[in-house]
Amino acid sequence: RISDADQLPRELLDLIAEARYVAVLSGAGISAESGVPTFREVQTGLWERFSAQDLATVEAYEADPALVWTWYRWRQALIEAVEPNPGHRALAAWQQHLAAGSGRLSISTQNVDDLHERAGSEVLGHLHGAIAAHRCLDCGAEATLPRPEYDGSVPPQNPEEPPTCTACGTGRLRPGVVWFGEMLPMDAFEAAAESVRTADLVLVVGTSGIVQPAASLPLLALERGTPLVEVNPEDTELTEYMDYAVRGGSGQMIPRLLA
Ligand code: BJW
Ligand code: ZN
Repeated sequence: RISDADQLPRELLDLIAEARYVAVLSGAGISAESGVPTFREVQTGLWERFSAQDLATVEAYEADPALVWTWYRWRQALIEAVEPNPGHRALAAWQQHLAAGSGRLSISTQNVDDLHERAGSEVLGHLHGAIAAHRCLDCGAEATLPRPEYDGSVPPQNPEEPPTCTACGTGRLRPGVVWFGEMLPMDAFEAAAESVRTADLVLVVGTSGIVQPAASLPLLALERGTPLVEVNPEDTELTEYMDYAVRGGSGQMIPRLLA
């Protein structure tokens, strides 16, 4: 366990400096310092009354479409109102640096936000979808919606009904995210698995490691003995498998690891 940013071990800094094929697996924590709330920590506003786990299912949506829809539109507005943080930016710079030297850094994220992209990274895959994408619950047709009108600073007071699909005329729109009980996009999952299998360093950032099957991806590194590094202020379900666990926020720690 390493918790002192000023005392990062030389072997870890060397490992990072020498890595050419890096697989990054990110979760909600990388966007925490941008102001996006994580899932399993003390919640505010709407999150105080409803747990993410109770809203992120198709059953929740069908039971109360307006509540779930409004909750997602609020979160989408919040994400659009914030900016990438130094953790996202440092990964983007590292990706450019490795690509220039004919290496590669791949980012597979569980996040439904686009903060990696807005920091300048190319993202290999969004394992749990994208909050700004929408499709019909019935016919699956994709829909483009205007940005939410509110700025995301406070939860909306009045739930609004989800729009009706213009393709089939009857279905309701849903956010393009992966809810509990749903399959992950196979291409994103397979690409993430391959990036871990072919990496010479795997960096796990800002995920509690609770939600499967994403949480099993870092373990593929164990097959080849690839070094695993975690950046997280807390211990996680994955910490015991790590070669290095850097304790701290990603916005502070990732730039230090690359300095
Ligand atoms: C910082 C920080 C800073 C803070 N810097 N870090 C039992 C065993 C195994 C599996 C299951 C099981 N029972 C049920 C399942 C399956 C289920 C599952 O895993 N459930 C678990 C809860 C047990 N999984 C599924 O259902 C998945 N699908 C599936 O399995 O399909 C197969 C199948 C289908 C049908 C039938 C049968 C099988 C789908 C999972 C989809 C998850 N979706 C969500 C919601 C997305 C939409 C939305 O945004 O609302 O994805 S849930 C939520 O959790 C979201 C996240 O991507 C995901 C992971 O969360 P994450 O990123 O780890 O965040 P947190 O909040 O948990 O942690 C934040 C971390 O950041 C913490 O560690 C902090 O310390 C840290 N941190 N500040 C760095 N500054
Ligand atoms: Zn439809």
